[in-house]
Amino acid sequence: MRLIKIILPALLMLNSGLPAAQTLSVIPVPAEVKIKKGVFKLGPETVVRSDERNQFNRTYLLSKLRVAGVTDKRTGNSGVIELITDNTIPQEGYSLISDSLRVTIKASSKAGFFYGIQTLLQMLPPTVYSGVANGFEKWEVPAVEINDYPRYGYRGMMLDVSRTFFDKATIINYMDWLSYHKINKFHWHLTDDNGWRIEIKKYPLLTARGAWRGPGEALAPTFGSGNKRYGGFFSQKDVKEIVKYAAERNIEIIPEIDLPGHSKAVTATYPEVLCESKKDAGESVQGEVSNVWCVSNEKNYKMLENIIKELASLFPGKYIHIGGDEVNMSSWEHCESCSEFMKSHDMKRPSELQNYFVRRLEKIVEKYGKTMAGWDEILEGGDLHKSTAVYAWRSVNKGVESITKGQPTIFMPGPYCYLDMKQSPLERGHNWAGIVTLEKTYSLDPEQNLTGDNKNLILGVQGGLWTELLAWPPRFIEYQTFPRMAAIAEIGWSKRANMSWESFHERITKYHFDRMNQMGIAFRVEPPVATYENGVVYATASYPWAVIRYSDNESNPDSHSPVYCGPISTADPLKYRFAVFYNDFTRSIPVKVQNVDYVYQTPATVVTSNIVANEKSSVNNVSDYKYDTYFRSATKAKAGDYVLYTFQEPVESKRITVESGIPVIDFYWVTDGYVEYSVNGTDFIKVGELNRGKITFTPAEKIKAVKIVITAPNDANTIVFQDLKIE
Ligand code: TNX
Repeated sequence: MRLIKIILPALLMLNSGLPAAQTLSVIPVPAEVKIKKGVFKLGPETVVRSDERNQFNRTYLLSKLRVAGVTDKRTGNSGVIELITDNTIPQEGYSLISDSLRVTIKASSKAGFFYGIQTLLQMLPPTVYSGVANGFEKWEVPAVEINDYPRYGYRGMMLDVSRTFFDKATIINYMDWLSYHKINKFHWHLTDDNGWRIEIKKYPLLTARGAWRGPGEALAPTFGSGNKRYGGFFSQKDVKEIVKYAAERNIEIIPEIDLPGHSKAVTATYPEVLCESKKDAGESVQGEVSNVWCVSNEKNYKMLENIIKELASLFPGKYIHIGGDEVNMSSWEHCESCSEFMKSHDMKRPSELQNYFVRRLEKIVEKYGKTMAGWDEILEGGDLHKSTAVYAWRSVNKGVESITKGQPTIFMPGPYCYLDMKQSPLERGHNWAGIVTLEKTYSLDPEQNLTGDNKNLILGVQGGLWTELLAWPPRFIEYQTFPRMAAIAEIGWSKRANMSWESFHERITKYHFDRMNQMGIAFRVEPPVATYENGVVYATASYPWAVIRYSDNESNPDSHSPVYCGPISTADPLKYRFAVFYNDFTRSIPVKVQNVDYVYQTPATVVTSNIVANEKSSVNNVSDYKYDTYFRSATKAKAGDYVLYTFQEPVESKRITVESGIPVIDFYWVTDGYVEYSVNGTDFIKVGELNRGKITFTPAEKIKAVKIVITAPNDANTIVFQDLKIE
C-alpha cells in the first residue's frame, strides 16, 4: 500500500506525454506550466503579504487558507506567500512561482492576482473550498512556475431569472462558482414575458405587478408555477450588493432587459406601451400575445430612457443588453401608426422598424455612458453602431455573420452553449438545439469558421442558462450549469494547443468533481451505459474509477444498493437499474439496459376528450402507443375537462403510468387534476392526484377505462397528454 502511495503520484506526473499544463489538473488549463521538485508547506507560520491596494485579494486568500491553519501573519520568514505588482504582465494574467520557501504571485491588475489565487487554490486539497478539513489533507503547494493569461477578455455566463426566479443568496453563490473558474462576465437576463425582476423606481408597477404570476396576478401562471402566486425581484439595494460582490471577484455584470419583444411583464402592467392594433397580431415564437413595444410611439422612448438611466447608474460595467430576440413583428404590421411610420420613413420591411428601435436605444444607452449589446437578430434590418456587441445565439455562423459585418461578437451558439438543453436523451431539458453534452460544449472553438484578421472582433464565449424548465427538481440550476460551465471556462481562457477533451474529462472527473463537491455544487454526473448481450448485463461509466450501483427490482438504486463489480447473468434484464454515484448525494440519473426495449401493452383503445386539439396534433395520438407523439390542446384546459381512455377489452396490468406534458422535455403537464379508473366503463374509482403531471398505480382487477380529470386551469396556455404506459 505504501509503495502504491509513492509510485502512483509519480506516475501521474509522468503521465503519457501530456503537456505539463494539463498534468497540474487546473481548470481552465494555464498557458505555461513548469513542474519543479519540492513543495511549499502551509501552516500557522505562513506569512501572506501584499501591498496596500491588494487588500481584498489578501483577505480573500487568507479566508480560504484558514482551513490550512494559516493565520493573519504579516511578518516572519518561515514561508511567505506574496502578491507583487508587475506591470509587464498582461491584463488578467499572472505568474505564480513556488518553491519550498515561498509562493510569489505577480500581476498587473487586481483581476490577475485574483486569478493567480484561483490557480493556487486548485493546487491545494479540495476542502480549501468548503473550509471544512477532513484531517487527511496535505496542505502543500507543488513547486511550479506558471505563466498564465486568458485567450479572450470575455468569458461569460448568462442566467435567466425571469422564467424561474432565483434569490439573492443563489446569485451570490453563483458568483463565487463562476469566479473559481475565471469567468469574468455575468449576463443577467432580468426581464422576460414571465417576470420583470429588477426594481425601477420610476415605474414601481414593473415589479409590484410585473414580477408576479398566478391566479389574479398580472401574469399568467406558467412553467410549473401552478395555481399559486409565484415570483420575486431584486431591489436596487440587492443589485448594488450583488454588483459589488461580483466586482470583487472580477465579474462584470451585464444587465439585460429584453426589448422590444419578450415584454409581457411590461405590457401587462403598462399596456400603453403596446401598439393600438385593431387586428389580431398572433403569437410570438413562444406563444405569447401582446408582448411587443410599439416602435412608433414616441412616449415609449421616454419611458425606455428612464429605465435605462436607472440601469446605467446601478451597473458600473460597459454594456447594457437590450435583448432584441424573437420579436413578433406582425404586431407592428397590424398597427396603423407603425405602418404610417414605415411609409414616412421609406421602410419596406418590418425588420427596418426593429433596426430603427435598436438604433434609438443605442443612442439612449450611449447617452448614459454605456455601450449597447443585443441578440443576433439586431443584425437584421440595417446597420448598427460599430461598438454595439452582438450575442450570436442561433448558430456559430450567426457569429461569423456578425463578425463579417464588423460587430464585436460574443459566441454562445445554442448547440454548444445552451445549458438548458438536455445532457442526454433521458434527462430533463430542452432539445431544440440538440443534446448538449459536456464534450459537445468543450468542442466549440469560436474561431472554427473564421479566417483572416477579423478574429479580434471575437470578444469571447458565454454559456447560457434559460430557465423555463429550471423550477424543478431542486438544485437543477447547479446540475445544468456544472460541469458544462467548466468547459466554457476552458474554451474562453485556454490556448487551443493546451486543450484536449481526454485531458479535460480526466481533470473533471478525477479532480474537479472533488472541488465542485467542496464548493457545495450539486453537479451532474454522467449516467452509465447498460447493455444486455447473451444473457448478461454489462454496465460501464464514462470514467473507469466511477462507482456504479444497481438494483434488480426496478427501483432506483440508492446509496445502499450494491456496487456493480462486473457482468451480471440474468434472464430478466429489464428489472435492473444502474446509476453512477459520486457520493451518497451526488449521482447520475438511473438508467435501464439500453438495447432491450421496455415493452408496454398496446390494447385496442379509444380516447375521447372534450378538449380541442391544436392544429398539429390529435386526440388519436394517445391511443396508438407511440410514445413520441402526443395530444396537445389548442387552449388552456379548465376545471371539468377530461381525457378518457377506453379499452376495447378489459385490461389486466400490474402497473399503469399516466403521464402528461411533452414527453421527456417535461413541459405543459397537467397542473391540477386526478386520475380514476373503471372496471365496467361507467363507475369510476379515484386513484389519486397527478403529481407534476404524473401518477403510477396498480389496478386490483381488470379495467375497462382510465380517465384524467382536470380540477383547475393548467398553468400554461396549452396542455399535453401522452399514451398510457401499461405494464
Ligand atoms: C430562445 S435564446 C430564447 C429564449 C428561450 C430559449 C430556450 C434567445 C435569445 N431566446 O427566450 O428561453 O430559446 O432555450
